[in-house]
Order: sequence, then structure tokens, then C-alpha cells
Amino acid sequence: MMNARWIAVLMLGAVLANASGEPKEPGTAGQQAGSAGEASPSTQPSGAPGREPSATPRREHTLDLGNGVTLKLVEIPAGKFLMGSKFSAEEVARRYGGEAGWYQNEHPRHEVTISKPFYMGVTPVTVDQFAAFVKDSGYRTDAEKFGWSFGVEIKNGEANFPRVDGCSWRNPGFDQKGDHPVVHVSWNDAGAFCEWLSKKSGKTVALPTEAQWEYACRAGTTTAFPWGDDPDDGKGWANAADQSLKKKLPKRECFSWDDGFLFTSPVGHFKANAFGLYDMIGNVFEWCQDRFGDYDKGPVTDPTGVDTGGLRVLRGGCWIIHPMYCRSAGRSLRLRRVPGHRLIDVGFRVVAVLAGVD
Ligand SMILES: [Ca+2]
Repeated sequence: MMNARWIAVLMLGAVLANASGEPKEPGTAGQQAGSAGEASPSTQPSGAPGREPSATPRREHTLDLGNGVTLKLVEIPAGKFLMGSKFSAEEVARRYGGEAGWYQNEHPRHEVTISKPFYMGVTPVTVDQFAAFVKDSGYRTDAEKFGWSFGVEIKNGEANFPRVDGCSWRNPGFDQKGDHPVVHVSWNDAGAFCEWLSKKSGKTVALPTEAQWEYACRAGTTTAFPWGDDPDDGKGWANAADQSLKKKLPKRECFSWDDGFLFTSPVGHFKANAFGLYDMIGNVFEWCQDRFGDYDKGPVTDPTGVDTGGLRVLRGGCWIIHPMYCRSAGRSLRLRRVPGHRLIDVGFRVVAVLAGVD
């Protein structure tokens, strides 16, 4: 899928640091713009806390996308958790870099109750899964409708974010196989996928709320990352900005380890969390249902975000992003975009309500 035009430059992801290490927004990206399978217990361990999984089998469910393509979901139990960063904004900046002002939106840390179990895709939606949707529906993504998407040029150790004509999930600018997460999909595109799959499966398929996403990502953990508070301990957990990227962008803040992938990686390649979810951190940013807004100041049940505002939430870090954005609580200024936004490292995963699957 490599486009020859792109070979001369290394196309990289959404949000990069400039030479000073200060965050730089990638332009004004996007501003203008079946049948159910059988529910079955997993043989993998489950249960919180993430570092100490129990032996209780998890319930799984597989949706049929047609032509032999499936999407596996796992049941996420109901429960309570503390949403937001356990560290103050100042402490996040001290530990992981950046400025305290970038992290204010991760506070106040507040109790969230997830009142009902739900099912969540065990991985981000893949190229093959998205292709099944497009083949069946004829859908055209925002990138295809507008004729372009944002990539990144790396030259002389610096990164730029050009609009690239013809760039889309079909032509992402680097090699992807069918089991890689789909990219260059907008919030609108992700919603269209969910609507299609809801009709096809007879289930209610949607993007996760931001609370569902963080609850699922934490899987019982309270640490900054799913693996703990130390970014150096994350080897084997995620595809993020690693030492291979550091060779291309020497001024960039990267994890100390090499994860083996410069661009996206096959989903499920890295370690699963205690809920059996892969790639919650790294690989691609994931759209959430919510509009971006301030957190509730007190306990809340099944929050769905604020009612107004034009930006939707992105979560989870990606293959190119700084360690500071790969935290479970991460929701800085970069992790919110207009619904038409599409980029080289933005994808999504789904949740589903499976009434009757008991
Ligand atoms: Ca990587």
C-alpha cells in the first residue's frame, strides 16, 4: 500500500514535538471539514486490578462482519473507579515532561460508577474490519470525500504535517496489513461503522464513552500507565514513540525501549490488560463518543460527557506519541478534535450492548 510519492519522506503521526519539545498542533486538521456469534468464556484471566488478574473466565462475543471477517468483544464488568490523574498537573509535568497547564483537564479526579457491564472490542478496528464495512455499505470516509488527509513529513530530524492529496485509510502513507488498526478515519467515519454494524448485528454498537474507555484501559489499575508509573517499564505493553522513532527524530521525547514498530503494528501484538483488551495504549488514538469538556466535580454514574462543544475526545496514545500522552488519564489539549478530523494515527474501537447474551 506504499504510495511512491510518500517514499521520499517518512510519513508519521498526529502530534509531534517541535524542536524545543513544546507541543505543536498538527495544523487545523479536520476543521473543515450480522449476525451475532456465540458468547463464550475466555480462557484468559480477568478481573481487576490489572497487575494481578484473577482466574475468572471472561465472557466473549464475536460479531460477524461478513465474508469471514469477525470482530471479537469481551465483557467488561460493572464497577467503580477513579477517573483522572492521581498526580497533580504539576507532578505529571515533573515526572513525564511538558507543562502543568497541559494536564489540568485530567482533574478533578473523581469517582465514576459504570453501572452495567458492557462489551468492548478487544482491539482497535482493523483495516480488514473497516474494509468489510466499506464493501458492504459503499461508505466513503471523510478523507475520501474531501480528497486528502494529514500526514507527517520527517526531514532532517524535524516533523511537519502536510495535507496529502489522496491520503486515506486505503492509502495511509506507510505499509499496513489487514490486521493493523485502520487510520485516517474521522469520528464521523467511526460512527458510520458503528451504525452499520448495529444494523448488521442487531446489537447496539457504538463508540465508548470517555469514562468507559478509561475504566477499560485501567482495568483496575490506578497507576499512570497500565504497567505502572514508570515509563521505562512499558516494554512489551505498547507500540508508541520508541527508540526506533528516536533515530528519526532525535529531539523527540520517546520511551527508552524499542517496541519493534516504527508505524502501526498488528493489533493484539502486545500485552493485554486484565480485562483482555489489547492496544489500549499506543498503536492508534481512539475516538470516544463524548464531546470534550470539564470533568464532574463529584461522583457520577455512567457519564456521557458535556452537552455542548464541537470537539470529540481521543484517547490512548499512538505509535508516534510522547510518553506523557500514553497515560491512562491522558486527555490533554491534543486529545480532542472536530468530528471530521482524520490523521495518520487516529482509529477507534467499539463497545456493544448485548442484551440477552447471558
Ligand atoms: Ca513504535
